[in-house]
Amino acid sequence: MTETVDLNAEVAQALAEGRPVVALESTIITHGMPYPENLETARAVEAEIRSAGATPATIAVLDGVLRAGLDQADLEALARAKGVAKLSRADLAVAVATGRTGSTTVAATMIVARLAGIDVFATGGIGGVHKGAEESFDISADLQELAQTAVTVVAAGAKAILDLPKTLEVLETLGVPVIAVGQDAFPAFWSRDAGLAAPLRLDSPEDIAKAHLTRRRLGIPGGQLVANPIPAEAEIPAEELAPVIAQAQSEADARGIAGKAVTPFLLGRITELSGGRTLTSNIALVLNNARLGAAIAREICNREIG
Ligand code: PSU
Ligand code: MN
Repeated sequence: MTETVDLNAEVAQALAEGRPVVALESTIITHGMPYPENLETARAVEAEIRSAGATPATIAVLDGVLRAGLDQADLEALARAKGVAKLSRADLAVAVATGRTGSTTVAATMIVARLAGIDVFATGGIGGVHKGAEESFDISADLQELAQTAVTVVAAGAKAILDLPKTLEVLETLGVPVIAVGQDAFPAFWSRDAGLAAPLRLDSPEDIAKAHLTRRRLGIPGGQLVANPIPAEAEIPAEELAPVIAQAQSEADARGIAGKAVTPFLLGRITELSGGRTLTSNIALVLNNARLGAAIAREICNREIG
């Protein structure tokens, strides 16, 4: 199983000993945040997972090798690099076959985590159904991946750059459990409540771990989306961000931005237009998700042994 994924020593040892591991994506580093905050956040997230009793496994493709667990030099090189390829499900095999380097999206990170035997993955936000998808057909491959790959993904819901009601509808169609943590509302990334009900609610890492293992036991393919609300002190009210998001979206439309470029363009413009305020919130919620991811991974390990 681990022949296809190159694990660093720390991750290999943790997996061999049945200790908790939390996967992390690298597109958030290369396309989700600017340098140097991307590198500082990547390091802080890894530290958070360690202090919560688990081992971090940042995933990327380096020179055609699927990697889980990056050393400091690899992490820094990715964070500083410009024009890194953004790899989703469609791109992974081509990147490996041709010896390329790229960062992994939520979808690709789930695939590599599964290959490595990692059950839990923590990030910021997932991709989803874009506004205007009825014209553009722009629906992230992340949603299909959640339907087929057995990894529990901890995110702060999805950004309001997306059409959130349509995103929830597609997840329902695909049979993906969308589980809000500790509240009934579906959290919308920068805000705790998007005014939409979450389909499911669980209040503890134990219950989330049990649901993960039960899904496996029942032979239901796919993962779970754990929607963890941003800490209240880091929240930005949805109505304050609405004009910023609308401006970024109309710029994207005017420039004819399409395909893989849409999400990175919107994320970058929103950071600029908000004067960096959204970035501060983004960092807080990723750390919060890392802590919860570690707790879920610990609970899964306890139950797998016991
Ligand atoms: N949403 C965020 N931050 C991110 C991303 C999404 O709030 O960094 C990244 C993730 O890697 C996600 C990808 O998997 O963008 C989705 O891209 P697309 O919409 O092209 O599928
Ligand atoms: Mn897309």
